[in-house]
Order: sequence, then structure tokens, then C-alpha cells
Amino acid sequence: MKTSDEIRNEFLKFWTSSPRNAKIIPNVSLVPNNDPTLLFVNSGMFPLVPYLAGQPHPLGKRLCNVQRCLRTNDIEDVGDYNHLTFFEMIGNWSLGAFSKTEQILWKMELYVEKFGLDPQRIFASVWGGDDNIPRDDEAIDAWIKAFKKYGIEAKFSEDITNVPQQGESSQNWQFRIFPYGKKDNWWQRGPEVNGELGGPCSEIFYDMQTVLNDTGEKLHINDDSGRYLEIGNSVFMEYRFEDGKWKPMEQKNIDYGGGLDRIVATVQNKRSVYETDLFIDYINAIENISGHKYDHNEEQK
Ligand code: ALA
Repeated sequence: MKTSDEIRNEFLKFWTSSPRNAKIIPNVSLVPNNDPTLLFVNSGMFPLVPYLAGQPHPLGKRLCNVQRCLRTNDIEDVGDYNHLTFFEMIGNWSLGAFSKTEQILWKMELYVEKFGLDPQRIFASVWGGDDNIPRDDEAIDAWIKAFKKYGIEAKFSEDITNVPQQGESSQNWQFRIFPYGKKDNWWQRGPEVNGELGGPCSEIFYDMQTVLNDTGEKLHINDDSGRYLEIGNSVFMEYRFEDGKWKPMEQKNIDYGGGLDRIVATVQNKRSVYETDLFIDYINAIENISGHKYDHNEEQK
């Protein structure tokens, strides 16, 4: 079983090797330097804002790193199996250097061939379009190609509930690519003020095979059932907010981030991020000191 250290290193090796040739940028302080718009660094792209906006980066146009992040926008979810306030984000960036098709194909290669995930359990979301910005057909085509490489004839479905439901398996499932709107498939770092950067995104999900919260509703990959876990997000950061509107930028960037804890959980085949080697030694030590079992009382979670 791969350890979290091996997964971190595998990620950096993949991005720094040919044909990607990315350079590693350093981890920055969790408390932002000279930026009054954020209290804490909430994503790996944080120190890259000027470069995503067009300023040349001293290390070039292809970058990657592992950045510590603190995020409170989903704080109500903390305490479940996979939401943390503090986590490490693996990230890669293209400052106008390569296409979203390349990004999606490389992402699939990384998850399947380096992390060892089962392509039959992978699903994807794409930007479904709004009045201002059209549906992301390039991302749909790229995902179809990415699945095909692993022998899967994936199809796009407008109906987001066309996913395996309770008791159904994702093996040989056809519909794997689904459209979502602003809430799920648009990403921006902070509030809509002049100069803010953002763009449509495409997330990758893994079928965890069991439902944790049965609401009785039909399942879809972005719901709260716990069956499908989001394990990475490629943002196509191509827009800047100016005068009340998102306007296309000349430089077409890519900003990918994936929660290391969640990726480790999928690779180590654990239902909860707390059962991975990122946490389990601490939990075992607390069990020994306190004399209580970690999962002795589900109700108190
Ligand atoms: N910056 C993007 C995110 O945090 C990748 O999801």
C-alpha cells in the first residue's frame, strides 16, 4: 500500500518529469503576506495571483507544489469523513503553457497509472454553461478521450442522476461526465471585486461504493450521500472580474488542486480520511492514552 509520503512524492515526480517539466514552487505561510482580501491561504494558487494575471513567473509557465491550506467555507461539514479545515493541497499550474485537454489526459494518467486508482470508479464534472459563458465542450471531449485510453467508452449525460444508484456498480457504466453550474463548477479564490480571477472547472470523483447518508433522493456525483468523493479540481482560470462582469483574459491558465488526505484515502482504500496514515498514528496514541476506542460511539461524531 502506498504511503502518503509516497503519494506526495509521486505527484511531484510526475509533474516535474518530461513532457510536463514543471518546476516546484515553495510552500507559503498560512497567513497571507501583503494580501488584505484573505485571512488564510485557502488554496495552492494563492501566491500565483499576479502570474495568473499575466506577470511572468521567475520559474516559468509550468509549476507545481504541495501547499498547506486552511479553509472554512465548508466548516459545517467538518466532523464527517472527508472535510478538514486544515489540509495539504497538491497543485499544478499552467500559465498559458498547455491546453485543458492535455491537463485532463495527464490528470487521468496520474490518478490511474501513478496513484493506482481504478478507472472504472472514476467520474467527472464539467462546466454546464450559463448566459455569459458556454458549456465546456472541450473538457467533455477531453474526458471521453481520457476514459477511452483505459478501455472505457464514456458518455456525457445532461441528466446528472445517470450514475450508479444504490446496489449498482460503476464497472462498465457508460455515463461518466456530467454538467454542473456556478455553485459546483465555477471557481474563484475570493469575492467578486475588480481584478478577481476565476473560471469554469472540471472535478474528478471516485466511487466509494457505499452510501453514508441515505436521503432517499437519486444519487449524483456532487451530492452529500458520501458515495462519490471529489478528489481533484482543474480550474480553467481564463476570466477576470471587471466592472460587474467576468471577462475573458488573454492568458488561458490552468489551476489544479487536489486534497492530499482524500487522495490518500482512495489509494489506501479507506472510507474516512482519519483512517489513513496521515492520522491513524495520532488516533492510536489517543486511544492508548484515553482508554477509549476511536469509533466506539458513531452518534457522537
Ligand atoms: N484552486 C482550486 C481549488 O482550490 C484548484 O479547488
